[in-house]
Amino acid sequence: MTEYFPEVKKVKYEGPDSKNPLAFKYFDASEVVLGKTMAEHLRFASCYWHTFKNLGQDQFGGNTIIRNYNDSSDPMKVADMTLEAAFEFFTKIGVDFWCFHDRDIAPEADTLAETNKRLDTIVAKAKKLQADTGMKLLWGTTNAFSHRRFLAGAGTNPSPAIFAYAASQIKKAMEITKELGGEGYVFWGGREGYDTLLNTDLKMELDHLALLLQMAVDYKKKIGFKGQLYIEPKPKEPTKHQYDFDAGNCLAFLQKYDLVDYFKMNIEANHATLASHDFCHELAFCTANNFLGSVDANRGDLLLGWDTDQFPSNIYETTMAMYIILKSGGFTTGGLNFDAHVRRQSIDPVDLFYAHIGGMDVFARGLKNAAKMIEEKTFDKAVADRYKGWSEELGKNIESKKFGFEELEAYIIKNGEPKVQSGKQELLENYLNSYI
Ligand code: XUL
Ligand code: CO
Repeated sequence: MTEYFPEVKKVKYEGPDSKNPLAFKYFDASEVVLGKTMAEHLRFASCYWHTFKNLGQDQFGGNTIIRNYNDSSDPMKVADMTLEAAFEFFTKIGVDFWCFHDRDIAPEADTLAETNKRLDTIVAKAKKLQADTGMKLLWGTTNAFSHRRFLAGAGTNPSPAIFAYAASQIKKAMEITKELGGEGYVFWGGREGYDTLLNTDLKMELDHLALLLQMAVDYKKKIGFKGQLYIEPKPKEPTKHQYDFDAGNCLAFLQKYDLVDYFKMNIEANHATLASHDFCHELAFCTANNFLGSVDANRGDLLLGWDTDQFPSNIYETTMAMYIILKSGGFTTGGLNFDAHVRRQSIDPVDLFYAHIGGMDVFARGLKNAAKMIEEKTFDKAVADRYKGWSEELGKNIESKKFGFEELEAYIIKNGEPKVQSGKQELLENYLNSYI
């Protein structure tokens, strides 16, 4: 088979003192942390769309990146070479998982039937490459937002025929995800949202989105697909008001339409910041509601305010993220998918390796810091102390509903002004710094 990245051999762990830019300094796949290996905790995935299909285009200019696996005028030949290049990359970088959209792996043909045939060809090859390399599919998904037909959304499209097209695409994407042993399936809203109320029936669109998700739940059962379904919230872009704004909004939506038992969240760091939250808030909201599933690990640029999909590099953020994830019991079906692309100027194939090495190392450091924070219980103790009144008599009487308004008023009249306490934020931030 052609070697597409001949300049890189398998990337190895060499430790923090290594000066080799193509080695891990912190990610040692087999190192055991809190009873599991780093690879088992972190479950890294590389994403097909950004890593292999993004060629540096932006709003102001076309592609800047030239890849040897694109060197053919036959789109299926390109798909074939790209798949081989992808599995070579996965093996050399040492991620255990990958993720794709249907349209990333096989180009669309003139009819749905032809497109599905193309998918079958590529999926058969991917299945073989998975078996040969031990790679696993973290999740599959549908691209029902790039094609012109989806200009006004997929499930929320004003046209039932376009709803039908989206449903057909999801049906096939679920089938191939199952065929590849996918551990999950993602619904990111794409163009499920609106730009102006002047042309939008908001209630109808929400009802239809729920209908589409219900159909997916039913079909999953029908074909015996065991993977976890995820919703990936994002507040804006491409539409002005995306319906899956944030985790809180998704929870309410799923509850309203009786879908809450079938979905978990796929939280993307930069989507959280676009929603004026931060990554860790979204993670914590999900773990508090027992519906964190998986993570799209990236970062945005707070000064730009759009979805820049940069590789993670912030050690504070990965430490806190891993702290929240570990405290909730860690990933089961989910993992850390690098939904990130190299910059428009990072045109060399080796830049893909530097990007992943950086992301994997910064999460490995986050994991080790978080494990230490958990072992030493520093923050657990501070939190327990702050809420200790709730394990004393008054708190118990409130929580058990023994006390209502009248008893509480009587308590205050008897005991007078309650004491207040320091939140100790600065001290706790100093403690956090000591782990970084
Ligand atoms: C878009 C985004 C998508 C989803 C999958 O912002 O994050 O790549 O992760 O459709
Ligand atoms: Co994403």
